[in-house]
Amino acid sequence: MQISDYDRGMTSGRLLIVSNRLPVAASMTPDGVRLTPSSGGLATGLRPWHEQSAGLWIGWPGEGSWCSGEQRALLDRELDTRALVPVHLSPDQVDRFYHGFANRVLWPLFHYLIDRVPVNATGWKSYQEANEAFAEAVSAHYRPGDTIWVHDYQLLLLPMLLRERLPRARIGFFLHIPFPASEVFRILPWRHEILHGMLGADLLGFHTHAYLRHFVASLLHVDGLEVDFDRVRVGEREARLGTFPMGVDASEFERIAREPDVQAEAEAIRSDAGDRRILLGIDRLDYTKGIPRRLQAIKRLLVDDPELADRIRYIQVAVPSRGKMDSYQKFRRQVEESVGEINGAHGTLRSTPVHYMHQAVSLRQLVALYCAADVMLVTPLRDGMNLVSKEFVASRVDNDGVLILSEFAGASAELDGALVVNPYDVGAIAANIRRALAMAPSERHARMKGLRQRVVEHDLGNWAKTFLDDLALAGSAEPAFPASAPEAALLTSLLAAARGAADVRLLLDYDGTLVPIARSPGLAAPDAELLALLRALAALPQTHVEIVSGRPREILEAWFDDLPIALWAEHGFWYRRAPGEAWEAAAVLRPEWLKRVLPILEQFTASTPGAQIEIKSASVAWHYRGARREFGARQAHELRMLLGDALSNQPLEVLEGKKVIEIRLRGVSKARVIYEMETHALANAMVIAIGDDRTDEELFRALPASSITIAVGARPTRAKFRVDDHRAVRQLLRALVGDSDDTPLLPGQSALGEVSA
Ligand code: GDG
Repeated sequence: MQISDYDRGMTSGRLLIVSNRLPVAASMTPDGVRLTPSSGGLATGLRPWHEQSAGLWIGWPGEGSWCSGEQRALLDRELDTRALVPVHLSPDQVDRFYHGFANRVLWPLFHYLIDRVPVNATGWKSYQEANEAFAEAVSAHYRPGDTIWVHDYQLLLLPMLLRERLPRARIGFFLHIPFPASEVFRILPWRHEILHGMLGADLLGFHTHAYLRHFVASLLHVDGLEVDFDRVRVGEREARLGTFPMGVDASEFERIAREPDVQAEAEAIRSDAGDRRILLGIDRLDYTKGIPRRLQAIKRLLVDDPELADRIRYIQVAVPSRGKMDSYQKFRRQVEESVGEINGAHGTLRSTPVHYMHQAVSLRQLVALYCAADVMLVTPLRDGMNLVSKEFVASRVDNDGVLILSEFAGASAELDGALVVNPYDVGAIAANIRRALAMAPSERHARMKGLRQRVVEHDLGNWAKTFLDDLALAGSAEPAFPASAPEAALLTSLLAAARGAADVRLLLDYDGTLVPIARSPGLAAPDAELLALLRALAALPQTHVEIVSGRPREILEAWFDDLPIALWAEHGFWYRRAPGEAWEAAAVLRPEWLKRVLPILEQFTASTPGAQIEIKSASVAWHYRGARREFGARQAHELRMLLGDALSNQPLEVLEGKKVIEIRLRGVSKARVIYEMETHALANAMVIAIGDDRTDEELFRALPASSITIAVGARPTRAKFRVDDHRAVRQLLRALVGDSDDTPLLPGQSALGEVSA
């Protein structure tokens, strides 16, 4: 994987990666210090990224780093040569913060294993202190312009602790484990503090939409915070939320898989198994990974069909993990007893069916195992993503092998082609193993091909780049699109543009921009003053006025019928060049989808007093501005969740606007207006675009850089300028027509302003 500065996105400074563990484990030897690369998804995933970027990795160097002052100085120097910064934690701190709170409370709860959370959960104070220690270390190394990327459940408080110390820093956070359903998350007595801590980040990333949805629901239920499409206001700032499914370094796995000695090792594993088919499990020895039920499934297969004992070999690599915790020691005994029991009962003179190893293997051995396996068993009870499943796929350069994958692993949302199984259902696991063993080669190849395409296209580099690119744009403390012109400059630019240009295009959003947002969409008809203003604008020489609205064309036509202006309805789906001309549609309409959506919307309208449905030609909207605020928001959230599931295979998208959820055909956005206009020689025109919400951002994004873009209302935006409300918009427009003497254009400092966030 090559990571150039360009690949690292738009961040210009260094990248500071912060995770609980450094990607190496330190140990003291009589000769000095030994640093061993650690396994585990996060370390494996980010190591190449760190190695090729010019930043720092900040984290705890592990138990082996507990040593005398002199040795510690040596260790710190060793780490420094690798751009690693240690956060030194005492044995007591690690015991309480890491084992005690992060692993004993957060880990099981976030994996839905509530019974494993101790009745007397302790360690919260140490968790806070350890997060403080990380905050100190990071701020000591931070330089203005750096991007900070915090990882995982051990550091949920760190983003806000950093925000307090470094208000203008660009901070990203990624959660590698599931974010549980709000019903489960809310069990935590420290739920407010945890959400607050996470919201210090400019961008919060999750592996799947489901985790993101759960987080959004928790914000609403715990703190009453409403999410606007993909962002949430936190005081003066905004935090953005996104889904970034982590991938693996697919080309590296492919490369290793093609190496002759790795191929030879795979062949040796295969010939050692003789004519037995190989089933493979590779997991950290963790109770979330589903090993006991997997073993039960093997047992069931052997009980049902004793001859299988000589026809399968199940290799289970159980990598030692968290061995200091009682619960993990107990769990290990349970697994090993089960292995012993199966081998005792089903071993034959020729072999034992379960080949169990409680140790890590080298990366080459790992890839050789992936290549040798007939069936890969990935059956965690819950798993944030699960990289093993993707590594298996990446290694199968022969397009063969079957993946059995838990429906509760994040990877199952992407890996279409796997045999998806409920990991709690022992019978289903057994049945899927049988199915995999019997699968025809042609089906195996077809499935693996599809899997490989996904894994190769969405690899690790793609994941990190997408996250960092989004983070570069999300920085709310340091605006991504700073505007330096003072208020008067906006007017000067507008007038200069309007007077100097041969072709001026005024692109005006309607609701919230020219008129205030009305309680019901039907109550927002234009007033006489507005109509007169638009007419005057349209009469200016070389000036084209275009209304770009989400409204249906019938309404726009009724309101603006006789005005010599162009109308774009339904976010650019429909276009009417001038009065009397026909509407042009963007795409063929597919009304069948409406039949699926309407009953759902009707149900929600029935149970949400004040809500209403608006059917447009290319979309349908569910308005809840008439509903009670919090209840409406909750219903809207439920509706969005339901639609997300219901429409996942449809060419439709669900958008959340201000108090409205809209379902429309994919590919219809205000940006379309710009693509259409290109053909109308947009290049030579001077564009002035004004809008108040997210749909207008699509338009701003698509416009040429020379355009004058103006956001209405206080929110982060890519617009160059900002005005307070529709009144300020009208004042501006009046100034354009040279009629600014009725009221002062700038009544106060706040009416017009630069983009500030
Ligand atoms: C967490 C989340 C999420 C394992 N055994 C050996 C070995 N490994 C490597 C694998 C893989 C990694 O460890 C395990 O990653 P997973 O994703 O499967 O699981 P977790 O460690 O629980 O990771 C998880 C991940 O973070 C990333 O966000 O996917 O859901 O729980 O890379 O190859 N590597 C070597 N020898 C082994 O014996 N060399």
